[in-house]
Amino acid sequence: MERLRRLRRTAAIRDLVRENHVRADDLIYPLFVAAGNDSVTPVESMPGVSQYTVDRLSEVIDRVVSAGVKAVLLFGIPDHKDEQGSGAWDEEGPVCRAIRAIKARAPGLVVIADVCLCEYTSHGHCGLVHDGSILNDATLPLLAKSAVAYARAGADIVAPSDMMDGRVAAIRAALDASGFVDVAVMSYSAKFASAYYGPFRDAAGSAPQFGDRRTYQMDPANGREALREVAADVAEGADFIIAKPALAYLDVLARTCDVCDLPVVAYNVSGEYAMVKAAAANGWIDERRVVLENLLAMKRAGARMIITYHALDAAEWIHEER
Ligand code: PB1
Repeated sequence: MERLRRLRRTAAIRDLVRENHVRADDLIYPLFVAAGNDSVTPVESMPGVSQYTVDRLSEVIDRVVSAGVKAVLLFGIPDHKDEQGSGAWDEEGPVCRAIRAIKARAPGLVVIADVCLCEYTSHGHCGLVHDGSILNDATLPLLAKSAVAYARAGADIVAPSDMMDGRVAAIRAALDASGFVDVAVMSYSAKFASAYYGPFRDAAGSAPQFGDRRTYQMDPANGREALREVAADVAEGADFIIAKPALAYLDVLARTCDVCDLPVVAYNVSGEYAMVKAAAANGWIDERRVVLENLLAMKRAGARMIITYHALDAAEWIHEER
């Protein structure tokens, strides 16, 4: 008889043979930065998450640093929206101002800027719209211009979440042409038209005003198609690959990690976060254990790092358990 329980006999033996771990270093914390001044606005559907004006960022940045989290991912909430999404490349907009403020306060923190138009467009789509269609090629230069603005503000990494075809190559070329050859591209490659983004859209005011994102984000039924998206972004020069959502797509995450040698990032999205927080608030689950188990599942599937709204809590719990 094979006695597999021999290696479970004591905590010390279990520690020795453990295959995967979640560390604070693995975690990236998403941050909503808003136009205006002196306000911190909690997001009702994401307990513990708030929108920060740039002048109030220090309180959360200090917590990120003390928790040992090494990177933040910025989403902008502008004070105006238009058909073009021109706020996306505004060098005095909330994201560019936040990048400069964070770099001043915590120079060692990795700052990642999301690149998309949906937070900035009046129609809420991730690209330009004409006659109800999302214009792929016409959107590319706007994404590229936005990425260059974030690089100029000091971003270490830009993360295109738009799902337009060819955007990685367009952004890479624009960054290089502007002298930002060392700014990396973290592409949302395996990104699905998921129902799990609702709370984010509440937080960012970015819900599409008509239709949906199914003509550019992937069909949740298509796991293999994700590998084509990944291959395309690798070929176009991505430095990181995001699979998103994470929990409901661990199969896609695992397949991506099997075929891709770039660092693969799991995005534990807002709906996955909100479900855990709601169940915990009702006393139905042990929040700490469930969160750490969910993050461990993403590491077990092969993720090198995880974008998660749980990052600060998880990092603090991990430190307590040492
Ligand atoms: O946490 C989340 O739900 C992330 C949502 C994600 C942000 N990158 C997209 C959601 C959406 O499709 O609205 C934003 C797309 N640019």
